[in-house]
Amino acid sequence: MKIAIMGAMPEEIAPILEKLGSYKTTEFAKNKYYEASYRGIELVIAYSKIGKVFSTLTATTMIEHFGAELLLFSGVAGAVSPELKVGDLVVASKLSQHDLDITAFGHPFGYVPEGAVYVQADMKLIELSKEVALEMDKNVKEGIIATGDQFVANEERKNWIGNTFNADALEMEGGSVAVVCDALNVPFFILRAISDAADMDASFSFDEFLETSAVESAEFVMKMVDKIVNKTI
Ligand code: 4EZ
Repeated sequence: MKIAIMGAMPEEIAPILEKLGSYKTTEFAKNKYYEASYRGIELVIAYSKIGKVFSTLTATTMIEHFGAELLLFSGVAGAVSPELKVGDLVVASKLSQHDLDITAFGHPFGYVPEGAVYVQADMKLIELSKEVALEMDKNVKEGIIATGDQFVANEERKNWIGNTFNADALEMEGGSVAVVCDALNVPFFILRAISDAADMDASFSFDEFLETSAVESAEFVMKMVDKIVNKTI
């Protein structure tokens, strides 16, 4: 069993590498991949760099080059739902691309022919996350994540994304990772901890809470790995 754990930024995977202690570093396609064995399973860990293109490259590489059979994403996000506060965890039920727009041809936002507005995450992993949440006594919201190549720091844009995609949180990689995993038949799980409210204060809030929120997300994802290990032995 080989599990991929990915983030977009160094801060998002640092707590995971720290927990593992030792790992092997391999360079591939202008990025670094960290391989380790953990409780009898294999892990491949990487941060992609920010955005849909880099995250597509990394997810594909982890699956096609490193042979990952399951992918877990850990990182931070901007809140869309007013229920979500800094530090809260969101599990993606499904994901969309909020900046994909061929509406000039009568198609809905986020849709291209032979694609879909939403990609569904793996139900079994979502169920597993509910067990982890109970055990950790954490409140985790299952919701829709909207992805685009923009750091949203604008109430109007945020509300548009919320209304158009029924999104609860937004970020810049989940939707593309979802497309890759869905196409390659690899079960995936996208977890995000809130770092900001995607409003005019977003950049300040992001800078202040990136590290602490990234740790929240990483700790939860490692508990997911533990659960998966326990179920496979
Ligand atoms: C992208 N990530 C942010 C990267 C920001 C600055 C150097 C998550 C995220 C986010 N994305 C947190 N808050 C966000 C927001 N308001 N809009 C978009 O995945 C890099």
